[in-house]
Amino acid sequence: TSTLRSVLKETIPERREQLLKLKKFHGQVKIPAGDITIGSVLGGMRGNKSIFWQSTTLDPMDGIKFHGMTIKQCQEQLPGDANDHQFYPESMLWLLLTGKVPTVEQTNELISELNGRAENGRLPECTEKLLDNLPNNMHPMTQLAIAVASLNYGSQFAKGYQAGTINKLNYWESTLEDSLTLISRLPALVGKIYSKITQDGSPLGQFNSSKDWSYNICSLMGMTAGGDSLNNNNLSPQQSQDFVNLMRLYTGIHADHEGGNVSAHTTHLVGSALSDPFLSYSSGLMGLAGPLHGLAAQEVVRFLVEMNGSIKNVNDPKQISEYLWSLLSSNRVIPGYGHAVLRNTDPRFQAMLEFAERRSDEFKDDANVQLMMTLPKVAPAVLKEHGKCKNPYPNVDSASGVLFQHYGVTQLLFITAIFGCSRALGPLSQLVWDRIYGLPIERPKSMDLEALQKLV
Ligand code: CMX
Repeated sequence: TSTLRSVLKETIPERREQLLKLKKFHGQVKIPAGDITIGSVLGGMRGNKSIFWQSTTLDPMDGIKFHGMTIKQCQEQLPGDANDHQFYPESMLWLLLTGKVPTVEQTNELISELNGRAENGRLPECTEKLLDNLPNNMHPMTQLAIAVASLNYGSQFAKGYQAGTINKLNYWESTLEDSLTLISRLPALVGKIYSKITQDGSPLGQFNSSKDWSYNICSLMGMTAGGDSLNNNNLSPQQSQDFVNLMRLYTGIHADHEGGNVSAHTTHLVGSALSDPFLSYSSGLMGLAGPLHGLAAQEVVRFLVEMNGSIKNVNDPKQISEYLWSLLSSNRVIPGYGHAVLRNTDPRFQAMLEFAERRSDEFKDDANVQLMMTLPKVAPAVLKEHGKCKNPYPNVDSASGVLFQHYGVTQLLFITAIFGCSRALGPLSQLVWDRIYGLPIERPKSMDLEALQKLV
């Protein structure tokens, strides 16, 4: 982490001073529009501005911005596969951690750094054994969360804390070490879990230390062309290449979504107790596994497949609309639509849609992808007329699952595990900054029904 550390070290003193000044001299200043109401206490704290988060902000209309940069700007400026406007998640990680756009050399250095830590895709023995002993058909997210927690066996932060060899000002250094190690292990972890659920645990592919992180997720899933994939994945070389770029796109844009979403907030909360990065992110993964959060992508695939089976003409808006109404009137949600913060089409959905549009030939015969592409022309009007949800537009989960499925990832439960690789980048970067700033343990005050009733 030589260059990454030195870039971070250059930034730290000024940022630390700014935060300390705010805390010391302006701690009493009220945050506008952040009033806490009975509605927000009972309503999942919507709109309460009460979490400190550095790397991303979510604008209800424009969507996610990574240190102020939109997805489009990231696609234009971050180093990656120039042929497909696709940045490497490693360059996103650099941006999230430092607030700066990395050079190609810095990105390559981070790619090598992560590959060095990945030990050729070998997992620590205890984690390997632990995974071997879990039932193959156990939910992939349960397997992933258990495996990530078990990596804390080697945590530098936990060891240093226990031994009293690190002081508060330096907590961030071992947090960064652990975070990079955790991220580097994810391709091997999800590759192993994918092999367990699809092939009783026999390896599907091998680690390639000259390639990037997303490529290795794909190769360990047995989805690349050439020698790295050990199984016959039925993909043409072009399709394998496209799948790798889909992985880069997906893992790049799901990295962070500011601090209040369940996976990010959980990581931040658990980390505030000085739990190490492995335990903190394992907790975040448990939250990501919920159907209203990360699991939604899988729900979308099921929903599109069901709809395809139920209506005669998937290009007929009237039939689509009738199908959606039948769902809503049986009190089911339209998966992949709506959002707690966004009030517009999710730019992450837009980016995935553009990926499909650029490959119109590839997807022209895939009825599920076609339906995913038609739905935004029909569903928002239905949801608006239904009148309940605040955001009738597609969110990111609308597109991702069917695209993965198209290339052969038919184990729907697994899609959230890929999300779990990506989401590590943002919350772990923030955890490093939490330690840089020395943020305290989170401890908001709770209120009971009687206390709330007394207020009215
Ligand atoms: N279809 C039908 N009804 C919906 C809806 C949808 N897609 N989205 C919201 N609603 C309903 C809610 O269930 C709620 O109904 P009740 O008042 O009966 O409880 C009402 O509209 C108001 O909800 P909201 O304020 O607009 O939305 P929330 O902030 O409460 O919830 C979300 C946000 C994402 C959980 C919700 O829109 C939803 O369930 N969407 C479908 C699942 C989904 O796509 N999740 C992925 C989100 C992205 C992510 O975090 O990964």
